[in-house]
Amino acid sequence: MTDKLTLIASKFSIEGNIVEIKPLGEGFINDTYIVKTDCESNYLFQRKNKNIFKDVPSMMDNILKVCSHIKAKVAAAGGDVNREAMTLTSTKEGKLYFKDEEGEFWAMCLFIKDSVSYESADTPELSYAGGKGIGKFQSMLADMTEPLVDILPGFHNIRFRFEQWDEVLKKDPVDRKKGLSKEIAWVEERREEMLNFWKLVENGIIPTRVTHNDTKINNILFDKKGDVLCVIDLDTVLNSTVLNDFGDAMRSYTNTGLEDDDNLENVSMDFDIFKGFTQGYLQEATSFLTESELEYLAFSAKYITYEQVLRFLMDYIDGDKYYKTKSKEHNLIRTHAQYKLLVSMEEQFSEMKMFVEDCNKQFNNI
Ligand code: GN1
Ligand code: MG
Repeated sequence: MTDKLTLIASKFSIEGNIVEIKPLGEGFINDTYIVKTDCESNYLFQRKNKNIFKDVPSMMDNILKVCSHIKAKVAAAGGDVNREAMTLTSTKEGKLYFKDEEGEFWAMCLFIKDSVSYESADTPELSYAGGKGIGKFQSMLADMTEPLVDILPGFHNIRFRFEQWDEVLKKDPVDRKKGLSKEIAWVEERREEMLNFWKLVENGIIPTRVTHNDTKINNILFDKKGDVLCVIDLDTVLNSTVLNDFGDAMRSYTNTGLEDDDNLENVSMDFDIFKGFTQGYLQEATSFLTESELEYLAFSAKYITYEQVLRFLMDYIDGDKYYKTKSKEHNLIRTHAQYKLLVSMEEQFSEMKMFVEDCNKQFNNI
């Protein structure tokens, strides 16, 4: 494999000679490696999951558009364009991806030196920094008018998820539905509430903007002082509601346990982490958020967590086709842990909503 990896990596315009290629992180979707060279620059190298991303060339075009827009903003502010934005590395033929003999797609970008990433937001300060990072990312893109290709149609669209859900439940391909009536009821009981929210996006009351759509904390790079450098993993950038980004961040940051914790006692929503992120986020985002977006900000945490319950459970019923799993029950364990988090958010919802309102007033001196 290493020989094959080296061969593919050398199709890209990298500086120097490849010294080592090592796996990096534990993404559920793509395979990620670091390419070390004998020069200053190292590279992040990925095999994109073609079962999920059906149009990698368009995905790479989206990423380039977003990176270029951000780089222009960073440059105008006198920042470092190679550290405060992702830099794509093209192939020697000038393409943003390489397609190998097996039809697999590969892409590369510069590895940002001396950057730090975190698997969890352990302090309100770190959460605040992450909130600023996502708020700044969105505000830099708020004036981007060039449309992006809808790379994952229906990604955070609950109406689309229900269509998939209904179909999977009808098929029940691996006979797992029996014995899941409690879990299925968790999803069904909230169907109406979630669809009512999504209608606001469909009828334009909640606007559509450039969004990241996968704002887990490990998708932000920090410098060694703890300040945000840039937002990474741009595979899912598309036009949707910014509430998805706030909601997904809250789903991942505020969890006192793991996304797949098998001890549910560990799982709950940490309100201080919610507060930290909200403060950082609103500091950057009040400048462009509309009233309807602000009104549903706290709700978005429940929405995305709910969606994740549905997606994990749906994949379990479907026979684990989408997410990489480590055991037969992994997707079910994930479902239970995410549901516990959702319930914890529901219990704290009025405080969350109130905090968003107060915080927004504070930034607007109302
Ligand atoms: C996937 O790529 P990764 O592992 O950061 C998924 C997200 C889920 C997440 C759950 C394209 O993200 O939507 O929220 O797993 N990405 C895609 O941890 O489906
Ligand atoms: Mg990721």
